[in-house]
Order: sequence, then structure tokens, then C-alpha cells
Amino acid sequence: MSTDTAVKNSTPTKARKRHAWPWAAFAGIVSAAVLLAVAELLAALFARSASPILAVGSVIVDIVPRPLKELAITLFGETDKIALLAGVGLGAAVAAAVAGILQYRLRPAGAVVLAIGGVLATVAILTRTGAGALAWLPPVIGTAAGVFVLMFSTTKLRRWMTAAAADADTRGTDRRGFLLFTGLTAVGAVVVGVGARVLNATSSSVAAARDALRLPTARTTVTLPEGANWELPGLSPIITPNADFYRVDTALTVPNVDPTTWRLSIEGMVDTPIELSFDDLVNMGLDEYGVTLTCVSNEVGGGLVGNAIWTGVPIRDILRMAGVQSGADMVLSESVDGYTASTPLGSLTDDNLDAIFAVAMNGEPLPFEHGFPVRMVVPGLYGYVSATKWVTKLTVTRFDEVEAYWTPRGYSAEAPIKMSSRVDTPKIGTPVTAGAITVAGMAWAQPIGVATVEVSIDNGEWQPTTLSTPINDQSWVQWKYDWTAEKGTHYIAVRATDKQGNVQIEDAAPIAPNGSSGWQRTLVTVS
Ligand SMILES: Nc1nc2c(c(=O)[nH]1)N[C@H]1C(S)=C(S)[C@@H](COP(=O)(O)O)O[C@H]1N2
Ligand SMILES: [Mo]
Repeated sequence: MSTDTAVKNSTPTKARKRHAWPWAAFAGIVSAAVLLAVAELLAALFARSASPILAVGSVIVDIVPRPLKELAITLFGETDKIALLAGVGLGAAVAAAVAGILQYRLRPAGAVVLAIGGVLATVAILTRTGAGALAWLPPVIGTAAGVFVLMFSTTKLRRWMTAAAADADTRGTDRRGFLLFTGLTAVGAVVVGVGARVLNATSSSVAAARDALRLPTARTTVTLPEGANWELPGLSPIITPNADFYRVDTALTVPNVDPTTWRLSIEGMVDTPIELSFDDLVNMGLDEYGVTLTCVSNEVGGGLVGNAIWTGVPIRDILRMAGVQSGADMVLSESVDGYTASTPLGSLTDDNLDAIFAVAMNGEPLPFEHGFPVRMVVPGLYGYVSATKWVTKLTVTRFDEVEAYWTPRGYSAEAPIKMSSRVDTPKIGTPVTAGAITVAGMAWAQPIGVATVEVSIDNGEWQPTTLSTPINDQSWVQWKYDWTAEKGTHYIAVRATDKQGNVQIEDAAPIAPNGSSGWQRTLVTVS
């Protein structure tokens, strides 16, 4: 083997220097893998939320500054969370390699570094919402196991390396001793760690609970009026299928909430705090509501918007049961994962605005990633200030008392959805053949409703378009325009006007602090 030759042909000190550090780094990585694997195994058995990598990832999600978060979303899009976890894993591996080398060269510095990592992971786990009483156990035992493996393996490595300097016979035994121990431990850690994580993530009884769920039939339903939905190639359907509905949240893993143990509590500035079970809620009577949900992060022309028929119970009915006290102006909603949103009290109590606790989306129980078993849907407000998924608690309070999740992170405490319109077809960059073509897209102006949508070709006069029959003022509409496209490059601009005569804002604004604005201009090449 080339290693042996290298050792034979060089001076002992040289050989030791040349060969020790990669093995020490490897021992460090194996020790960290043991830490994680033991923690994952104990987490799967005793405390599901106590996964070090996920907890550290969640802390990072919460603390990274907004520009960095936006950059991550631009770079990785929907895979930003996977990229984050990969980044955390890579960072941990590098730190572990350093710990290995330190432990070999500067005992016990490496063990101290590994233990500090373990303490940080423990703190991350314990500070997450929903950490159980046993949540400390997996990271603490995991750290102890990791530190043991680090000390044991570097001692073996030291023996091998000193033997290499002296005598070729013990060298073989000591080398085998180190390689066998770290190799087997590495394989064991990967098998146990991955197995436990998969078990933890998939062995959920909640999936079965969702399958078995039979909701009471809705008393009123939303039926699409004639002409509400045109099926045109490239144009979004008026009802967004659940599978295509955009998803935005800070959750690294989708919360598993069992509807049979779920409770909703109404607290704060109320006469009678109340607590409802899932059955209490749905037995109040279910109705269907068509509402378009919009994310504040939606750029003009973007896809972070979707429309669904939600089944649920008006939030005002429940607030009325609790009795809202005077002086309150905000409701802080809270999710099982600690996420919070601040919604103006008036948006939840208004008789003419159906803010609801939704339990179903397009005729089926809420999908897990859209908030199963209960989420909020409030017409006319961006999701981050209203649409709390996996909701469990409302606190009636004041804007000058508490801040919600996004408020200290650069977004407004209050955020009505800005009226917007977009071109779905022709798509930018798709070649268009000269002649008669249909330009079409979507427009929304919740909760006032879209009155007209106009297009302007190459900065020409604004031309009226045809609208699909609106479902209601809370839902978006389709628009279309018959255009005779001539060869060349053209700009198509679009703007909406609501039923109160307000014209969509022309000035461009970025998504922060309270939503993008501007007229979309699409460049098309006609040949
Ligand atoms: N628990 C929780 N609810 C949440 C969020 C979140 O991060 N956590 N994000 C909000 C945001 S920013 C939006 S735009 C909507 C998106 O809902 P969707 O993922 O069902 O489309 O959920 C809202 N509810
Ligand atoms: Mo959002």
C-alpha cells in the first residue's frame, strides 16, 4: 500500500505529520455523526422535536437578516430549506473536522469544541416552541456519546501514529484498531441516524387521522357562476388545485397536529377565555368561502398567490363567544410551531368580511403543508399578518403591546393586499407567431373586487379587456384581450381598477415592508 511505502521512506516525525491530520479530521466527523445519530435515535423514541440539525436550522431561519433570507429564496427558490439544512450539515462537518484535529494535537480542545456544539444544539432545541419535558435528553446523551467517541478514536490514532514512528509490527495492529473502530462507528452512525430521522419524520399517526377525518357537510357551498373559469392554455384556473397552491412558511418540517388533541384557545382582552376542540369548532356549522390568498413576497407578475374554496367557521362568531373588551385593536394568532401573526381586530369582527378558521381546502381536509387541521384565512390581508397555519391560540391584544413574527424582521405590522394584475400568457420568452392571439392573466383587489383590467401595447392607449364572471370580491378574476400581434418585439402592460375606482399603483415598490406594487410590463417577441 502506498501509505506504508510513504511511511517507510520518510523520517518518523515527517510521516506522523503527513498522515495524522486527515485521520484526526475523520475521527472528528465520525464523533459528530455519533452525536447526531444518538440524538436522532433518542428523539424518535422520546422527544420528536429534539432533532439537533432541524432545531439549529430553525434557529437560523429565525435569526438570519431579511436581505440574506431574500437572497436564499432568490438563489434556491422552493428548495431554500433543503439548501439551508445542507449548509448546516456542511458547517457542522467542517467544525467537527477541526474538533478532531484539535483533539489530536491539543487534547482536550477538540472535546471541548464538540461539547460546545452539543450545548448550542441543546439550547436550540429547548428554545423551540413545543419542546417537551424530555427534549434535553437526546442532545445531552448524544453529546456525551460524541465526546466519548472523539476521545477514544483520537487515542487510538495517537497510538497508531506513535507506533508508526517506532515499530512496524504494532503499527499494523494499531492502524487496524483505529480504522476498524472509526469505520464501523461511522457506518453505524449513518445507519442509525438516517433510520431514526426517517422513522421520526414518517411514523406519524396524524396522516391516518387526516385520512379518517369526516367533516360535517357544509351548510352553504360556493358554486362557480357561468363564465367564471376559462380554460385557456397558459392561463391560471380560477380555483388553484391544492397540489399547485404556493406554500410559504418558516417551518423546516411540516408540523404534525393531531385533530383529536388539537385545542384552540382564545385569550387576552376577553371577558371569558375559551378553549375549543376540533369537534367543538366544526360543530358550530361549516360554510364555504372563496378567498384568494396572497403572499407579501409576491413580486408583480409572480406566483405567490392562489385561490381556493375554504370551508370553515367565521372567527367573529368565536370572538363574540369570548367577548372582546374595549381598548383591544389586534389579535395575535399563534401556531403550534411558535409562528405568530398580528391581525387588526376589525378585520376579524367585520360582519361584511368573512375571516374564518378554515378546516378544508377545495373540498378536502387542509393538506398538512397548508395548516392541518386548522388555519386562518382573512380576505384582503397578506398571509403573514392573517393566514396562520396550524393555529392554536388567539390573544386579543393591542398593536402597541406585542409584535408578531415578521414585524421586527422588516415587515409592516399591518398589511392589506395591494391590488395587482399579471399576464399569464404569452409568457416572457416564449415565441409568439404573428396574427390573432389571446393575451390573458389574473387580477385581484381583495376585498373590494376588480372592476376593470386594461392592457396597453407598446405604451399605446389603455384598452379594456374582458373579465371572467367573478366568484366574489374576495377572489381573483381572469382577464383576456384579443390582440393582433405584428412581427417585432412588443411590451404588454396591464393594470386593474377596483370597484371603488382606485387604479392599481403604477409606482414600483419592493416586497418589503408591505408588498410589491407597479404595473407588469411583459416583453414579447413576435415572429
Ligand atoms: N404557522 C405559520 N403560518 C403561516 C406562515 C408561517 O410561516 N407559519 N406563513 C404565512 C405566510 S407568509 C403566508 S403567505 C401564508 C401562506 O399560506 P400557504 O402556504 O397555505 O399558501 O401562510 C401564512 N401562515
Ligand atoms: Mo407570505
